[in-house]
Amino acid sequence: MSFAALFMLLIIAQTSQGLTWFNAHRRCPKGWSWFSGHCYFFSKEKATIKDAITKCAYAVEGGRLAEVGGPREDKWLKLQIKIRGMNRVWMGASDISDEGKFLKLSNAKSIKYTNWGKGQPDDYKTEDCVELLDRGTWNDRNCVYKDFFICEQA
Ligand SMILES: [Ca+2]
Ligand SMILES: [Ca+2]
Repeated sequence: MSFAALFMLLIIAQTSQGLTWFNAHRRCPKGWSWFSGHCYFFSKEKATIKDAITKCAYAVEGGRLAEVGGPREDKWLKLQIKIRGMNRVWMGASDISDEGKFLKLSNAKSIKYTNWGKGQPDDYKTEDCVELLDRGTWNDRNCVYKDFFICEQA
């Protein structure tokens, strides 16, 4: 291979890498943050879980309350809410249909990864919604409360 051809290949490789980076970041709507292939929005106001679901759905196509699928996402979200000074946020899981059986709100499938705090979920005086706490663990909480929330674009 000639030096010129090698040089061209190098330029193409660099450009496509740049484009991949650009597309990955451009994919997120304004004000949303990118992490590991998904876009996330951290609310600036508190809402009941019902209103939070509606707000996420109206914000973007495929918008839903964030569903925490694994430890990496969990850690990143915890860091984000800490940075933003939120001590608790709603996430997309509930056991409202079958007590003790927590399902994803977007598709009613059971959640595989969990990170409950000590003694949680305890369903204290009926707690059927799930919140992520800034200390990094999850808690079931009564759905009537207003709280900050995280949207995720599926
Ligand atoms: Ca419950
Ligand atoms: Ca609880």
